Amino acid sequence: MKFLQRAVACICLASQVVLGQGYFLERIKHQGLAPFNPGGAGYNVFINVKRFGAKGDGVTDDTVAINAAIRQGARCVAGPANNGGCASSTTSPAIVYFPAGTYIISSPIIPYYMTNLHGDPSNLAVIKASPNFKGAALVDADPYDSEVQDYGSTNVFYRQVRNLIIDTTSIPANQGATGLHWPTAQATSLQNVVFKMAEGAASQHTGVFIENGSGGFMTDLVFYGGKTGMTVGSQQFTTRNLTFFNSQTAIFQIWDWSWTYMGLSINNCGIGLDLSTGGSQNQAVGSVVVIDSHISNTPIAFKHARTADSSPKTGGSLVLENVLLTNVAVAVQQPTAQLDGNQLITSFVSGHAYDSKGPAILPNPTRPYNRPGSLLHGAGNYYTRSKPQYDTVPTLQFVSVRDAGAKGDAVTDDSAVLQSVIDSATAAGKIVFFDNGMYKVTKTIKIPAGAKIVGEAYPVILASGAFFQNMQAPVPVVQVGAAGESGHVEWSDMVISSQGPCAGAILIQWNLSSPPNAPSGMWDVHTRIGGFAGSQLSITDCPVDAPQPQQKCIAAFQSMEITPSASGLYMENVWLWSADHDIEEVKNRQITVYSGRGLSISSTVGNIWLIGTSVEHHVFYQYQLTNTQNIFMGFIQTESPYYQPVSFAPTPFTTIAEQNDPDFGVYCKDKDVTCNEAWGARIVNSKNIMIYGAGFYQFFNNYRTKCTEHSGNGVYSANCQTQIFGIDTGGPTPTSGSSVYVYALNTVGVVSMIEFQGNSIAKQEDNTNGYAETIIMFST
Ligand SMILES: *[C@@H]1O[C@H](CO)[C@@H](O)[C@H](O)[C@H]1NC(C)=O
Ligand SMILES: *[C@@H]1O[C@H](CO)[C@@H](O)[C@H](O)[C@H]1NC(C)=O
Ligand SMILES: CC(=O)N[C@H]1CO[C@H](CO)[C@@H](O)[C@@H]1O
Repeated sequence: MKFLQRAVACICLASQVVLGQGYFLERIKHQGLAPFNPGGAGYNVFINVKRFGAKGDGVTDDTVAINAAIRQGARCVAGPANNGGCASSTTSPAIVYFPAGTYIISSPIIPYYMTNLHGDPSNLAVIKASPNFKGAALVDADPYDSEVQDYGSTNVFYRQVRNLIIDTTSIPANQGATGLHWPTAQATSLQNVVFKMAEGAASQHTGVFIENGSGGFMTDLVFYGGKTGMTVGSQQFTTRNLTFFNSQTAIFQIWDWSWTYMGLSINNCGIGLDLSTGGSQNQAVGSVVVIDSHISNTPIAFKHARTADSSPKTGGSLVLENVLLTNVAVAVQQPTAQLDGNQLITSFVSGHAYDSKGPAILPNPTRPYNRPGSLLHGAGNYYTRSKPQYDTVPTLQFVSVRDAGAKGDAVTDDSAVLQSVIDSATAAGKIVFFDNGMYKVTKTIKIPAGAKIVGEAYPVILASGAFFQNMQAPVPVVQVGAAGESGHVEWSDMVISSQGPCAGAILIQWNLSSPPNAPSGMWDVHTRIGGFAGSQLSITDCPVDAPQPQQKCIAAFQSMEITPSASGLYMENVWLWSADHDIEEVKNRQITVYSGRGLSISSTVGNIWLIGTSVEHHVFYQYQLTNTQNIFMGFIQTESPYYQPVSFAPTPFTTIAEQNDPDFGVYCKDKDVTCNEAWGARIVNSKNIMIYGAGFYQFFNNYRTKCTEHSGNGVYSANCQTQIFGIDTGGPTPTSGSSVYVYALNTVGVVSMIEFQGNSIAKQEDNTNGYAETIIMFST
């Protein structure tokens, strides 16, 4: 430290490069590996666009240089499949880096599959259209070929855009222009991006355009001008801290099943959020939740098409909680009613309400949920924290795992090296930098209190071997904190996986206790179980038509466990995925890989935030909360395994009482066969569980979607699964006393939407929406 300070003092006028100052991600030695890249060694994970001749001088047309940088090496190229296009792949991750500067482009930048576009957080690079720009969007993350997206939007995983300004202002205002075309699915994120568009009534510009997909997460975006800041439609999304100035319409919602907006700030716009698409007889928007937001100087805050007799009957379901309006004429404009502006909306709810007995009349006026104080900032908003980018931390403060000797080749056992570098870097107060690579481990990696760990692109920790085989005595792959340990951990941009069978592996076990006012955090850290190169759980290993269950495809005991001694954990954009298909396979064909449990939380103290999380295809449950309290969850999304119920849950696992496993044998006795399927969320003996948006889906029975076929609005009965969301139910013994508060509960393919203490209290056919079913408000 002393040396550094002296050095700064004496050569402060010399080049900063000498000191290694500036954004570490730009300066640090780049030696990330992609061991299964088809091009072999020499593949560059980190690519600085200036190395490929981009000038960033505000004059030169950099389009060709930037796209050449993205194309370097063997990438998963966008294009029609019959013309060499690639559907998806994990073998060519890339960070395409833009040093500060203004990059002029005349046609779209096309980030191929698994490309992260990054700039410097403290000095954002500008991507600016030339006046003669031609193309669908400045950044087109999923181009069309003959009206077909190059990458199927619900299978676009693992990509980010951060720290950029995307500027369409040179394109004439009356000409259509889009900043970012972003149809995506899970494990994708936008962070700290500014959109500059032509302003005024003539503007035809849009900042972000999403027409479909299964997102996703975005935060810290700022929009200036435009016809719309965002024009968006997707199955579900979680967004935070979006700020709009001077847009005709800040957000135009094309469609959704559900969308959770936290922290909107809309200023000087014409309309804040327009969710009236399709009109009141054909509403395209399923449900929307808006909380902790401020709208000012905007004539109409929310434009809504829902009425007493609109269609579909739960279409346009809406919750506003803690939304401040200043100088707004109309708060919620509806065809037959409107609510005055200039107020703090503590609670506005439109849609079907339920209580623990069944359908309920919405109280008038509605009251906001009683928020647990430990989950809030001072101001009464829910606590939030963006992914740390360490932009003010000198590069010398980072320790590379490859420099420490880890191989990251998916073959060498890196356990000892990883443990030693995590321990020594943490003891020295340094940050552990995981160069991209696949780090095989054969025993538990322990992350101590005080650790800060950040990945380059998506490095993978791969559990393997004898240590992880016993499904009666599971052990963690990554363990954060020992029992009783308290402190603080920050962890971002990483994937935890298994290689071959690991029936006894808990991929992440969280034991650390952190205070509620300084929680630990996990951002863009995911589990991925099977279905990728190096997993040995591919389409050739685990095809669906093999005799089931195949022991060699029992790939994990559990994705993630937050144990009784843990507390104070903030999780943002976390996707826990047991693979339903092989990402490397040209047609993304399905596979059968078994993972027992999704995310369990049994923290006695609680104080856990789940912002934009999803958990899919685990055998017993996706989310399970037992004996816990004070949890914020929004939006949470699940899918049940596609092979169920042909193998009844919990096949191939056994029910373990100490794990609080649900007991299908008892619960499903004398019930329909489709009872024997994973819970989307099961909550037992838990208090203050605050759910701000949920989607629990089962599209399949034994890999066929016949069970979700339905005639649309009106008569509807899709039985892929009899129940999926349970409170104080599903165990060997009855429980009671949970307190659960839910907004925007959406299900697909599920007969009973809520099971409470053993009874079904909400039926699918009473709550039909466009494709899903929706209950806007339910509390116990
Ligand atoms: C998304 O929309 C495009 C264009 O309509 C269509 O080709 C594609 O199939 C859609 N994808 C999904 C997953 O809905
Ligand atoms: C929201 O995002 C902007 C832009 O990144 C940032 O300056 C601001 O601090 C963020 N606000 C909150 C409350 O996180
Ligand atoms: C290292 C350690 O103490 N791990 C504990 C984490 O929490 C689980 C569940 O309580 C314990 O079983 C582990 O021993």
